[in-house]
Amino acid sequence: NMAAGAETFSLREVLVAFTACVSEQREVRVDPYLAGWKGLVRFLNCLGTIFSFISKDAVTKIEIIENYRNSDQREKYLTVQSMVEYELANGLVDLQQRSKHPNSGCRTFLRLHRALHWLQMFLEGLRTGEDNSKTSVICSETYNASLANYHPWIIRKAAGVAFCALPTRNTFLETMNVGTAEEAVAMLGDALPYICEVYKITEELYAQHKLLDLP
Ligand code: 1Q0
Repeated sequence: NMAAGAETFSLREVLVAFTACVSEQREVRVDPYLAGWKGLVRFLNCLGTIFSFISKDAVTKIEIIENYRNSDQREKYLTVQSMVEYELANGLVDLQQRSKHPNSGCRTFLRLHRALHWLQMFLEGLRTGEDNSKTSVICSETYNASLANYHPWIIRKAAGVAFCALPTRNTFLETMNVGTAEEAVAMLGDALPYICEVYKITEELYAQHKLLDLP
């Protein structure tokens, strides 16, 4: 039973976090962004250990950025905009190959950003899917159309195997702990525009600084 996981998950919590990401100056705040991902990781952990290799990588990346937020340079990492500006101005980003700065905030955040694109498509697929549609199909189709392009064969293969363990759409929606499947769908509809906005602002920022291919 998925819902029997030690930690409970609420979709609402995740959505509130992403709703709080965009500041009045249209900057993306790092703390709520990470809080949103932490909520998603909790959800993923409820789905079973077959997803551990995915949640571990997400946690590693969240922690890398959290460490910057806990360092002496913490204010530089308040928003994605200030992070990009600070790291570029100080030569802290490996632009050609991973060498001197293998865990820059910019390259680490980019991995989460790409995953957010998948999330956006996956949630839209869930929201608009038929009652009895397979979550695994929605998941693999959206993964193949997005994140898979950045992953080597072995990861794509492992992801494909894990996706088969996903429950049906309605069970999946009920695991979100916001009431019935219909209520979860309504909440996804409310939340998606915020997630899309966060994605769009980050994408534009990275494109503008030519950071979309960071190694
Ligand atoms: C519900 C099923 C979840 C399926 C997640 C799909 C994503 C598959 C990603 C596979 C990643 C494999 C691990 C390692 C990858 C890294 O090589 C890669 C690149 O990093 P690097 O350092 O090697 O250059 N890392 C990534 O691409 C980051 C991947 C982060 C994925 C985080 C996924 C978190 C998932 C959350 C569950 C979503 C549930 C949605 C429903 C909740 C409702 C709001």
